[in-house]
Amino acid sequence: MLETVTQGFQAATEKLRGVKELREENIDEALRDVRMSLLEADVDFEVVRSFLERVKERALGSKVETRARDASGRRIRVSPGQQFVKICERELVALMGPVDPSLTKARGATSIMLIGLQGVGKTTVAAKLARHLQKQKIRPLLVAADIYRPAAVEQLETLGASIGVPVHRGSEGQLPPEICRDAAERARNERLNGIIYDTAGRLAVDEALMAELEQITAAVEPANTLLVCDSLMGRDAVNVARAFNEHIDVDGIVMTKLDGDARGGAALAVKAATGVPIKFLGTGETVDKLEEFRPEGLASRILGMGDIVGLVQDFEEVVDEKQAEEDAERLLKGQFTLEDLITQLKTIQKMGSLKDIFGKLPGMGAMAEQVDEGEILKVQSLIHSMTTQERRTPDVIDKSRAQRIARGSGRDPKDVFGLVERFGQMKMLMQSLGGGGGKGGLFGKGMPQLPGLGGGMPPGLAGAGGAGMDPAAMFGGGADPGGRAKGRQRARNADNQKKNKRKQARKSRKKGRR
Ligand SMILES: Nc1nc2c(ncn2[C@@H]2O[C@H](COP(=O)(O)OP(=O)(O)OP(=O)(O)O)[C@@H](O)[C@H]2O)c(=O)[nH]1
Ligand SMILES: [Mg+2]
Repeated sequence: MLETVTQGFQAATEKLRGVKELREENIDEALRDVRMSLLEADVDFEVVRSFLERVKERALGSKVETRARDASGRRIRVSPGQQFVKICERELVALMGPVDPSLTKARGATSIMLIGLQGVGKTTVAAKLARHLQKQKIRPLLVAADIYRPAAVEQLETLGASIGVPVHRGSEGQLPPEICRDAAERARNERLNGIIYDTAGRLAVDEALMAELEQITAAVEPANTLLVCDSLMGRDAVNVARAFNEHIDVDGIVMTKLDGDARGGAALAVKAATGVPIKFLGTGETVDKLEEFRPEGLASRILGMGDIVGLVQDFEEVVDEKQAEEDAERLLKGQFTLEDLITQLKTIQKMGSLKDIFGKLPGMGAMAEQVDEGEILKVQSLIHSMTTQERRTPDVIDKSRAQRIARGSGRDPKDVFGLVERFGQMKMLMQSLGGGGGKGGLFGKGMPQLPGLGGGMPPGLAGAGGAGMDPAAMFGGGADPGGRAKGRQRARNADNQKKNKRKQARKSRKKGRR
């Protein structure tokens, strides 16, 4: 949904990476991408203009505090790029909100009239809303008030039957206002406390349609009048919403078919352009594909940064930035030890499970699936059983030491060797990345998919994601340990050749067994 807009924001954030300060020049440059993508998504031109203006104003006006100390004197750092993401998010939310997606009751019943042009999804939404009411323990009646389109009544009856909701149809010759009045009475008699009127659509906003809708409104006084708009209508949705709203008091909009097209910019613009908020989103053809509209949710989906801001905040709370920088530097110089790894793991645990953390990072959802939390515990227990010397220079671990460590942690000696081997590979990989970059190089080069994250990722974590290394290599059970790293390691380490031979032999034995 709205992929082009997401790409626009990502390109913009990318441009701000490494920028020291948000200035007019770099903001303009970044916003160019955003503008293009919004227009491409068919967001109303005027809405785009004023949105960009506000983002710029805030970005310039915020005189971005990038470093601060929190209440307990800890340092907090936010990069200008991250600040930009936050500003955009706030402005997107303001653009689309505020929204109260709850439905109003009148005289003890939740009544809803659905209106809109032909084929936008009114009948589908009627069934979806009936399902939505059912979930709130409301018993709805569906009303087939479209007597013009052939098979319209049958369509609603089929949908109603599929969710166990009764459907009211008029008798021969009855007109929609009368059908609706009868239905309201039937609902009262049958103690149904929800009623949804599915009205007819027309190809364009015309007098006859408006007159009929006004008559229905007068007859049954629906507590909620929802205009159904198709996101494929592009910026026409804005004009249509305006036209309907001139005749009938529209309480909210249901924006449908957001699953289909990369455009859908109407979802962003319609509130700003007409004052009518979106209340629901339709994201598929089936009755369960209805979402209450939450501007925050759509904004963060559009930004495509996962929960990057939240993640950075979580992280900053638990880790001292300077420490992280030192760790990173040592990691790059190949001085990172198992001792450091365990500190990192503890830090990560304070942040929540590694699965959650990967899950929050865009593009890493798949990785989250692979992370084996049990494997992390195993790694920890192994390191715990090591002496300081072994943690710092794992090369000293021979067979008898491995046996001792294994006993102490209730594991197998081959787990010990496995860990040492994988750690060696990770270190090697980090060193190769660190080569030219120096401070910050790891994050700059290593994490292209995380535009917002300037610094402060725990090196272990950054390594796992950034270098394109499978997290499974370190923490994911049975996967091939560090596939790609293997080749580089061999090329790099002439002096480690003997050890490597031993490792390779072990590996091929393992492979042979598979
Ligand atoms: N992909 C997708 N298709 C949808 C969605 N909502 C409705 N549709 C499809 O759009 C088409 C029209 O839907 P209807 O519910 O019949 O639209 P309508 O507004 O009642 O149409 P008329 O009664 O003819 O005015 C159908 O094929 C639906 O399956 C949605 O959210 N996503
Ligand atoms: Mg219909």
